[in-house]
Amino acid sequence: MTDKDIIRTTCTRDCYDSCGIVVVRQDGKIRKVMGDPDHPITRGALCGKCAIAYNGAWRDPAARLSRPLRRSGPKGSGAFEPISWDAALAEIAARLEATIDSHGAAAVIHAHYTGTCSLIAGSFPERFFNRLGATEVDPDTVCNNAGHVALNYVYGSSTSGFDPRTAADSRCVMVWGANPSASAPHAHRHWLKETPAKVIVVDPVRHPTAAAADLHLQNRPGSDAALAFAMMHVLLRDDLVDGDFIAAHTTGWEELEPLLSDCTPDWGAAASGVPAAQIVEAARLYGAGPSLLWLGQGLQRQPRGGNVMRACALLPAVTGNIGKPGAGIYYLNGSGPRNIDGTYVSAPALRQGPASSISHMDLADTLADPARARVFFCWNMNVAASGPRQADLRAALAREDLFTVVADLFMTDSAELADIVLPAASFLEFDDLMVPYFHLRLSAQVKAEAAPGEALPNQEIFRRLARAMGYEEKALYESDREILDKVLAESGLGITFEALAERGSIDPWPEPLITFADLAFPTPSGCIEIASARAETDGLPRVPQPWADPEPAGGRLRLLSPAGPWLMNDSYGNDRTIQDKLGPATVTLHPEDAAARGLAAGEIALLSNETGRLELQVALSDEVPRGVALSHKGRWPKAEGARANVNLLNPGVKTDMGESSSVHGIEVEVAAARHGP
Ligand SMILES: Nc1nc2c(c(=O)[nH]1)N[C@H]1C(S)=C(S)[C@@H](COP(=O)(O)OP(=O)(O)OC[C@H]3O[C@@H](n4cnc5c(=O)[nH]c(N)nc54)[C@H](O)[C@@H]3O)O[C@H]1N2
Ligand SMILES: Nc1nc2c(c(=O)[nH]1)N[C@H]1C(S)=C(S)[C@@H](COP(=O)(O)OP(=O)(O)OC[C@H]3O[C@@H](n4cnc5c(=O)[nH]c(N)nc54)[C@H](O)[C@@H]3O)O[C@H]1N2
Ligand code: SF4
Ligand SMILES: [Mo]
Repeated sequence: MTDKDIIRTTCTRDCYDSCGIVVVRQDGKIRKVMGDPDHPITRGALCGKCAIAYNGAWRDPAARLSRPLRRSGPKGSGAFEPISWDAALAEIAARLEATIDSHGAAAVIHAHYTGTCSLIAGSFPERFFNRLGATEVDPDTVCNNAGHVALNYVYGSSTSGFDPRTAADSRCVMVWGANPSASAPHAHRHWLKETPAKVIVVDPVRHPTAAAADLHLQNRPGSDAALAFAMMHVLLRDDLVDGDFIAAHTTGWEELEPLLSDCTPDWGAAASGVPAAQIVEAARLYGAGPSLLWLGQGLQRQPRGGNVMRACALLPAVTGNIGKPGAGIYYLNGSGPRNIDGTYVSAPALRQGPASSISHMDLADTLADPARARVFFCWNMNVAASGPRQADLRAALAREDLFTVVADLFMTDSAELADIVLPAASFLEFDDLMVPYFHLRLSAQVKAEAAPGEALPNQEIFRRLARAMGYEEKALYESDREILDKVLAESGLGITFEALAERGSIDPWPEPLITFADLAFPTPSGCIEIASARAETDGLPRVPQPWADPEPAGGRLRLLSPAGPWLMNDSYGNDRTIQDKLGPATVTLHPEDAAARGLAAGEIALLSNETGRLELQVALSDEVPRGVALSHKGRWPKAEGARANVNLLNPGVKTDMGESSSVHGIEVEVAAARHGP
């Protein structure tokens, strides 16, 4: 006699969809992980990659780390021996104490991001590092910080986006620099298909969402600010700006308006590569409204991505497309409407000295410097795959006198370079909360089975390490249960964890929320700041500028490495079935660009620049415009013949705002690979 039961839980990957999951168990063991048919976003189907990985590598005891490991051979050799948790924690604590004595706590560097986005596993370990006084590698600098800084100048918030449900009242939805077909598959498949609105996509690549749109503006990378200015020129010319809204709710229009006169559609076409007629059509559709504007994270991964984001963010301001049904702007949604206090979980107040932080763009140099970096912790992240300057980063991680600790589910490239590897439990193996960043549900992560071997949730790893350090602050030992009860009680949502777990997720707001309905913006002026004194103080132009990046010189191509459909950042590259789906690493070129370089489909191209050289198999498609090379992110370097991925070519140039990643601004030479006889 066997007992079958089901558990409802939530996908905690860094994905717009935050799917509801149904886990089928038998005798306490997981049999199948599937999409929740009752979850309004998921509607019964996980994305292809998670359907494979959650029934594959993520539950494969042979693939998972299950015991703490200590390096037993040269760095990076992959030779490790199992040790006990006590021995591992004692060794780490001893190294930490010695480092604090000799170099100060700031020489302990920790990098973390969104391997799991769940609340406690994602944030509680910060308590430990705050208490220690470690240097944090500012997580958002590898992803979206330019956009955060830019939108804060304009709106005073970058995390108060529209509620996607308001699209039922929209006449136009503009998706600008995001690729939902890969990065938000359910939003692509359901939300965008079901809105009555016309869909406009602005993207250099004609990805499936762009192909399905009513209008696709296929611009050159880094030309978006110019495109936004040309659209605003049309809006002004055709009397589609909302003068009353501008007068009442914005500041700085008088500084912007003179800039618009030269930004004609023809000028915009020359600057961006988008035909003038399409610029006019897009401006009229958007201006008629009500319109939604989704500014993707891909949009701001450009050297001047902050200026791009500020410029694009003016469209709602000049047309009054905000604060009413069917209108709004979205970049990311914070926990606001769910009222879950993430700061409580990370507890920055535990820090006794001044905060110390660096950008991911400076990680390779910092780790290479024995005076600045003695201990490196990498948890919830795989920097050796995701970070820029991959070769330099690997070389720095190979430093004999750098003591590196990696906590992960798998033996990643980063883990392989560690001195101590700690096995982490996955989201299927403990309870937690998930606060989705696109839709406004609140979701439970529910334990479905025991973690493999001795693996522990992130938070438990750092409770034990705090004990090994002899720390006394109670906050370092607060239990999951206490945290769940506290944040849920204080949310005012009137739900216990058990009740939430039963349902998988809830919608705290039965009706679509209208963000900024009161038209009070958390900027210094209380208005949308077209001109920003804060930006000026920070050494930036007071108003966004109509800039477009120059096209690469010398026949170079602009390399885009956005999210693809089969990998989740740097996860899943070790799953065999996913590897089959992926095939060899490719670079997609426009047929004319390929022909000009004597390259045919299936041949090997050499991509090179000052930072690195990487061979990739050529694929041809006019989905990419001339001048662009496309190669998706997230392959595991150690699973590749070259033992590198596309970040080998990434120089780590900082954006104009927020010291953030401009990974879509890389330039490369592309030529036929020549192999000696
Ligand atoms: N070329 C290029 N590079 C990029 C990007 C790009 O567009 N192009 N995008 C950038 C962006 S947007 C981001 S966000 C980063 C993401 O880069 P990463 O944060 O490095 O990638 P992830 O796959 O999200 O997570 C990394 C690791 O977390 C582990 N993990 C999962 N769950 C847990 C857990 O519960 N505990 C622990 N300890 N580990 C866990 C996974 O196994 C995985 O190895 O990459 C950046 N790198
Ligand atoms: N399947 C899958 N889903 C994911 C991820 C994943 O790796 N795989 N990663 C997750 C994470 S961490 C993040 S941050 C999000 C990112 O997801 P998105 O917000 O969609 O961002 P990207 O994938 O970086 O790029 C999106 C699009 O931006 C375009 N783009 C690049 N440069 C420019 C430009 O200058 N102008 C314009 N208009 N467009 C440009 C690219 O061509 C690409 O189609 O996705 C999340 N979801
Ligand atoms: S990665 Fe995204 S689409 Fe895939 S199951 Fe998770 S939340 Fe859903
Ligand atoms: Mo990201």
